[in-house]
Amino acid sequence: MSSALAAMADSLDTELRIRPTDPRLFAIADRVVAGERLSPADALALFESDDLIGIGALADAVNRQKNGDRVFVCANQHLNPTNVCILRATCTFCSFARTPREDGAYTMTLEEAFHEASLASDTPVREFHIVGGLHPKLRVSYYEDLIRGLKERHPGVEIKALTAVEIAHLARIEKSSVEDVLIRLREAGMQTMPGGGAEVFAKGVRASIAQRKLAAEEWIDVHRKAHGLGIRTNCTLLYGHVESLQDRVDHLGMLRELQDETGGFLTYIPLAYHPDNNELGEALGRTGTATTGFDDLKNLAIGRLYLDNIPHIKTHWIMNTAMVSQIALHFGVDDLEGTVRRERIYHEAGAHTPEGMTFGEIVRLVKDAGKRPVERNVHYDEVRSW
Ligand code: V47
Repeated sequence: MSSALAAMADSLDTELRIRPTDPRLFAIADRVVAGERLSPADALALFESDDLIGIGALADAVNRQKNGDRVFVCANQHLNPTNVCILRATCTFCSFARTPREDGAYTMTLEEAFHEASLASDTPVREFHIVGGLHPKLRVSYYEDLIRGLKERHPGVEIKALTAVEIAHLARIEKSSVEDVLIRLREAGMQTMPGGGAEVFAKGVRASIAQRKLAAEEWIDVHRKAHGLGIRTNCTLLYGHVESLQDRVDHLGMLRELQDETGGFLTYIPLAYHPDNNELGEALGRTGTATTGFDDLKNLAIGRLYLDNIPHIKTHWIMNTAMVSQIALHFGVDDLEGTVRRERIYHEAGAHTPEGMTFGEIVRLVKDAGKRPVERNVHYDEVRSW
């Protein structure tokens, strides 16, 4: 072991407050303490273990070493310009999408989108998070105008916009390349991209829950291209439905591999499947029963341990609840989704959480967990802290 590694291992060891009690995790704990990369078999053992406290303690030690007691928070607003989606019939897990003439279908005019964005002017928003359906007719120019218009109306605001799936769809509509679409959006003011649309990469699962969605390799390739253009992105896994534990490990493996290659991912967000008002939830007989807090914490902690090259791990409190998210701050998480303001995707799917939180509530949540809230910009630079 190099002396640098030995020093790191020493400091980790002294900070490992609790050791796992599950014998299958003893060797894994040693590897974590030694700063060694975990193998796919290690990740599977972690997912199979019920030693949540042991797993959480390992993730907490790694997180404290990377981020100290900082928790990144952000005053943001989600904007979903349309729910019209050409994948309406085949993404069986989604409760948000509509066909153009279906009840509840909407597509915002630019003025409507600007109006919704202006509702946040009482608490200055630093970041707009823009995602929506794959509309058959909206062109890149709509999103360029939306982003430019938001920047004009909210000087200083930063833009995280469009999943890899939306980018690839726009490239198809425009008969241009993914790079061209990314460059046009970047010139309009898009700074980073959210991590949605990854779902589960495993072929069998993807075929059953998201049959016509961008294939795994294509999702990875859009992110590779974004990273190549200097656009940092996020990544996700949609868990808690029909995927196996091995599928989760393989999915994380693909994210880790791309990150080794590009270093472009900022944060990983495990997304907890919500089963209401969608075909998959009905088929599984799961209506009204989302994932459990135990599995939510495990997914977050294992994300921290296995994705050793991704700097941040985010809890989406809208899905995991504010209470589980607060506890997650001691299970490897250093990044808390922001104020959100108006949430549609998970509320259509049965989320019982509020649609938004005030910035003050978020700061209090972090402080009460004994952590230090740090307001970030889209690049995770510190803007202010408490
Ligand atoms: O890709 C859709 C998920 C994602 C359901 O990057 C569902 O900072 C659960 O990616 N149950 C979009 N999940 C949202 C997303 C996101 C959210 C917050 C922050 C960031 C970020 C990204 O929502 C989709 C899909 O995986 N989703 N339907 C459902 N029924």
